[in-house]
Amino acid sequence: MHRPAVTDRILATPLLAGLLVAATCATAGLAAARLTAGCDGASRPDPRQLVRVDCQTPERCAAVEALALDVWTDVRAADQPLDIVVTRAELPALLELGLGWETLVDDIDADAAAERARIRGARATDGGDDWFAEYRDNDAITSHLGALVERSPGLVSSRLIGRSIEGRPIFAYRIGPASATGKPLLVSGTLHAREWIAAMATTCVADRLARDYETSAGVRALLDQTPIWIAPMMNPDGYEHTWGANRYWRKNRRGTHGVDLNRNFSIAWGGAGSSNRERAETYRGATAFSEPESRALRDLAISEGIGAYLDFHSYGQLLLYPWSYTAKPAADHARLAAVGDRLATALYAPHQQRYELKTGADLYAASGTAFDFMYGETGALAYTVELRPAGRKGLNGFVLPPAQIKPTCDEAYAAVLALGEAQ
Ligand code: 0X9
Ligand code: ZN
Repeated sequence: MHRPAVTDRILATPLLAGLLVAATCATAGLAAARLTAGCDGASRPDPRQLVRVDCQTPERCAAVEALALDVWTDVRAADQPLDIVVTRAELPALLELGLGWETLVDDIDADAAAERARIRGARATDGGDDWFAEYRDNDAITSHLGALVERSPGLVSSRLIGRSIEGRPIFAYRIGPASATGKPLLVSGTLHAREWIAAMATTCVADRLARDYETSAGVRALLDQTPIWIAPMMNPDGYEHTWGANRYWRKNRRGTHGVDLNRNFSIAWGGAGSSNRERAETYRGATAFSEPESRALRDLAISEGIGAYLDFHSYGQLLLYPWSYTAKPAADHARLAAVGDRLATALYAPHQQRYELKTGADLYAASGTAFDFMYGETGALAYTVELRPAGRKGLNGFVLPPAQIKPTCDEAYAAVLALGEAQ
């Protein structure tokens, strides 16, 4: 734990200036390079670091969150520390609150730069035969799934469900024969741009379902009954941005600051755990469904009459069920918890990784989420999975080694099959 010395106060630039610089960096990516010498991993005088703050009381934790810094921790409770992104210029804000910190990652943009260099190197050396051995960009994901449709035309079809703010197509893929008329299971991924493992795992689940239909009696029996819709890339603009300007971008690309798509749905829109400040990472947008990306997911769920929903995020190894916006138990709490138990068992089976089961609100309040909407408006059994890694290890959890893609996919796939069977 770094206990700041008095000299830190003297060295520090004014808090407001520091916050402005960081916010500009977080939102404008490379454009901010002049100010901080780079959000892109280039050397800079004041790198973005990940620090752990033991805020101790609910009031102090709330005060830290009110600074509108980027909080990466999934567990929010007074007895649990917060992992937040700060520049050196922002540290005085913590000092003002009388808080110390422990540095977990010195320079998160250096991690991103190393990742980028590795991906470039892999492109140069391999022919891409092992597709899930590395992270892929939006175009590669779209072509991979397009090839899957071509390979299994009677089983897999694609639908353009909408277009992003910047006009990119958003696709969903239906897996199952036309004769499957049960209530569909809907799977979504990458509402949050920087959670790359969600894009890879949902693409991989589509891939496996299509291939295993031919070889596994269990998968065939499931899909003959229950079609599975997969929308792996719900935030293509944000994702594209993470491949270029800013690896840690979370929101969509509305205006300068973007909207948190997982706060833009209509159940309890505007409530606790969402922000009306555009710069905040949990900015909910001007109105519920102000964003084309969230509308696309809503319309698909409603037009298909889904019976179950699974939304993939990262990270923390958690399995969450409604409600997210309130601690009040859902009317179907017992059933959601019982099915959740089966999903947690399925997630554990492939590699003995624990995924902790709890309600969203038990973790922290979040209003306007996709899975609260799917449960509240369509009656679907709805869950959010926070994929690997587990939290609290002092890692930069968004930059997950590519060797973890396949084992994480094993877990995601097991959860999808278990939910399909439970429905
Ligand atoms: O905050 C979110 O949108 C989700 N976590 S993430 O780190 N992927 O951004 C979790 C939403 C689940 N609901 C609650 N925690 N209440
Ligand atoms: Zn997320």
